[in-house]
Amino acid sequence: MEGVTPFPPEFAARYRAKGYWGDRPLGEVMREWMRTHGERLAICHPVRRTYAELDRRAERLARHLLALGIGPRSSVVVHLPNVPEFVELYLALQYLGAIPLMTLPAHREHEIAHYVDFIDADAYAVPASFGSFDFLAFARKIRAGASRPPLVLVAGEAPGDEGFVSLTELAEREPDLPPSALAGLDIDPDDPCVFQLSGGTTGIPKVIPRSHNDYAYNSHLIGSLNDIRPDDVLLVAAPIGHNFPLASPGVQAFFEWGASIALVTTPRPAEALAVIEACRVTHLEVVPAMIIAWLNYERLSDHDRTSVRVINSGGQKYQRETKLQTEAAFPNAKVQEVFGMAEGLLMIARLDDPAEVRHETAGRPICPDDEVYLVDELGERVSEGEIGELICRGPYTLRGYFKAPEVNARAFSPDGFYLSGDLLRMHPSGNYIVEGRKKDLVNRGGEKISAEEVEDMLLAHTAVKMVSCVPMPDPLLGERMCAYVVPRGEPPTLEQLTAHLSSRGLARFKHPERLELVEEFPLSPFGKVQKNVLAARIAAAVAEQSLSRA
Ligand code: OOB
Repeated sequence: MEGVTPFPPEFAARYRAKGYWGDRPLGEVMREWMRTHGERLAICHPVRRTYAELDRRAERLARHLLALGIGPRSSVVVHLPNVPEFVELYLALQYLGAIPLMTLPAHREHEIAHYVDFIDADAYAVPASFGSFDFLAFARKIRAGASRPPLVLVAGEAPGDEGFVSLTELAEREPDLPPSALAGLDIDPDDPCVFQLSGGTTGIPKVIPRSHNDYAYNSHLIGSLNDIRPDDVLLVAAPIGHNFPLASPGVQAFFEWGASIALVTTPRPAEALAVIEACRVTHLEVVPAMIIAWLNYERLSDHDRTSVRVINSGGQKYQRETKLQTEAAFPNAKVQEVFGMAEGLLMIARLDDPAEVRHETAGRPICPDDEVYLVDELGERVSEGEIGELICRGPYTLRGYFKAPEVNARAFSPDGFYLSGDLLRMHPSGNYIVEGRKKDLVNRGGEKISAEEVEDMLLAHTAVKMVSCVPMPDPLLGERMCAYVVPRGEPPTLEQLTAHLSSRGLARFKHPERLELVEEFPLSPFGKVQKNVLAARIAAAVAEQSLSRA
């Protein structure tokens, strides 16, 4: 497919020969799970649906969508929260060989309008209502501004506008097209089955094409290390389109094993803990920021937490101390850290690793053909135990971002290794420890924010002469963004800058939360802004302020 970098034939042949790639469309694989687990419960919250019911609804939806022109290689920007319609739509799109692009409910015009045009979306999915944001009015605006207006798929009731249809209603109504219409679709298992977004560093996050072959394999393999049993229940509390809750192991693995998922639209402690208790949740997939909020919740002890057996945490650094507190709060659970990326590579601590190893490390790769090296500035491998940049290649790691040749030239080595920008060290056990990163982003509670994306927008403000956005430590979220600004004329306030970013449609979570005004930036001998110096400065200031408050 145009814009997708294929795996070189010798690698593809190896991954097939070893049985990693099944050469079947993900939809066909998932349909088989639906049939195998028929009367078992697939979704247990907020609605109850058996696999057979879920399949029936998704299949009807797929036939309606096909009649509306959505089929193999069609693309759909998905802007839905954790609702059952997300799951039905995901399945339906897989049955069709159409490609969902996963955005976050918090994304706004800057992001959504870009992706709709960038992938030339055939459809755009939104909730009829969710929180205080008017998604339907927003969808009208997106449609009006798009080069080719997408069909709007509404979870819930659709308004009467032309070009809007209700996903919920389509899943319930018998379509005109017969079931056989889905049988003859030409779906290439090497095509993308999903577009994920990178936690990227260059401008707006890049689009990651994940193939049917690699995506089915990835959730299968990590699922096999996650002690999933048919009666288990996964709590989906992070945004469901993220690679982690969707497929690492996520919804896909729980469906493969015939277990259930419980969906919550917010990870807030009161809601999440109530569902953990009511649904006897066994598995959690969280970012540390969520767990920290739950551990700090004053009514934690009101909720029964004994059903939880496995706690997967990923997306940001999970301190050993927090892991110990987590296991104390969930007395029957083992913490199993995941180090993953939407680009592919997954590491996971094994449940039978010694407790110290589980507590100290972020795991090790899941596949014997994951080629993982730690390298220095010159690209040479560091000695064992030294810190180096993680570079990787393997059967489920991308070979290039979608339609991004310039970025690809920098993000991949000539022999196809993805240069992650993460700094890791090998632990004597063979697992890895995450030591930091060299990429220019802020990791806010697991959500990655490209500094460049925000800086570019701030530079357009008349009172900003120069800007440099850096991470600032935060006890709850891990990091927040601090903007260092050299003003032009009257210095701006943080409120003015965030109003400026809002007016340009930048998602709220990407806004800097602290402003530092300076006369100049520290520069390297080559004249580059020394962001590490700025980051150290704000870290020291934050530490001093929290000391003086204590
Ligand atoms: C997951 O995916 P992304 O694409 O949002 O972010 C990937 C980046 C990594 O490159 C690394 O910088 C950071 O997130 N990261 C971690 C981590 N896991 C991811 N940093 C420290 N410790 C960890 N355990 O975040 C993601 C995708 C699949 C599974 C889990 C997480």
